[in-house]
Amino acid sequence: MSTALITGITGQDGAYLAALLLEKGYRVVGLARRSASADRVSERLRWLGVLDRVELVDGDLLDLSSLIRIMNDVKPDEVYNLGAQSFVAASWQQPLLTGQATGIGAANVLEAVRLVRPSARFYQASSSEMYGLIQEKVQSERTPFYPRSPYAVAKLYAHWMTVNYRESFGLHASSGILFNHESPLRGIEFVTRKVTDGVARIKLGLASQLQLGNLEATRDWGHARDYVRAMWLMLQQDVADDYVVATGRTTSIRELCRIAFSHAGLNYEDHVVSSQSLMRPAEVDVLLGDPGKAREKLGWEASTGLEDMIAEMVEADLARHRSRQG
Ligand code: NDP
Ligand code: GDR
Repeated sequence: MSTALITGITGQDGAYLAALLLEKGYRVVGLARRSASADRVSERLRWLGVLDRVELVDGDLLDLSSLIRIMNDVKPDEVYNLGAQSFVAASWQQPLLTGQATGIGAANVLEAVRLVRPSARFYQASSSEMYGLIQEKVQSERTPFYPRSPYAVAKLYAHWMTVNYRESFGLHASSGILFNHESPLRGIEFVTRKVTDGVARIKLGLASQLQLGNLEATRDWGHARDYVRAMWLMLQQDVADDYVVATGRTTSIRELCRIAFSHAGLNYEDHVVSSQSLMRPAEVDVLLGDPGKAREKLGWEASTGLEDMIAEMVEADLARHRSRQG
């Protein structure tokens, strides 16, 4: 039985990846930060019905000694580094913490792997945010990076450290440059979930308005369930490499609103307000990924379209609010 260690197991991707690896017969160990609220830690894993099948170990990406202890105890065959301060907007408020968790955190995990478990295969959760100010209309593994937020700068450091540890020490270290991916388990602060939650509240009479920021930016949105499959596939290759994971379709926030509101029989124009206070200091205007390499080398393809995913998210948020209403 192979053992996988997942940092960020309490997040959206961590939960879906844990479910996938359990289905494949792995022993799954997740690094989780101590929290005053145990419910918060286990919420997503419980939602997917896998909480009692994963082992959670205490640790923190900022604490190298905890990572070394965990590598020694767990002896993982595969390490997925998904932990990060992942909310772009918050990275301007907490640039140094973001640098620590999102950048140095990855370097800490790489060091722990190098020192204790160099045979383990390593996955780094890189991001399309690294492209930032777009240099090419469609972004591939060869497109130059131009990060536009403290988050993206930190991710770029982690990305190049992954490449560097592969080249310097021969680690089997791969970096997945994943474009936005969503699900009913997406954090409520991200725009897709904020919109689907807003639609549910408005539909149920709990709110009448939804305040958003920039409606004109576009994103290449896929489903998290599909994207964690790409992570796993990367670590099954003989040779480690970097891959773009995307759908190849880009959609504006405005169009996302239209799709989500119309799923509930509502017109977004009656409810959505664009507020200056939610605009970012620097914006990534357009993201559109070319998943060609992942398709050819990994045999990976996105299987859930945007409309179906948004419908699933709206339905899940309606169910959540209905159950709270009793
Ligand atoms: P989430 O924000 O849902 O999850 C982030 C996870 O990181 C949480 O489990 C969080 O733990 C953990 N974490 C944060 N700081 C620390 C720390 N100091 N020590 C240990 N754990 C920590 O992110 P997603 O699941 O959406 O994304 C997973 C990864 O993929 C992230 O690195 C993200 O930046 C990256 N990514 C995501 C994309 C997306 O569209 N979702 C696209 C491209 C990259 P806690 O619960 O304690 O807060
Ligand atoms: P992003 O996701 O920054 O792309 O990072 P987010 O959903 O936060 O923003 C997407 C776009 O929507 C615009 N927007 C708003 N965003 C939020 N959160 N809230 C709003 O009210 C709002 N109104 C408009 C934003 O300006 C932006 O253009 C996500 C994260 O998961 C990262 O960790 C990951 O690396 C990237 O995706 C790929």
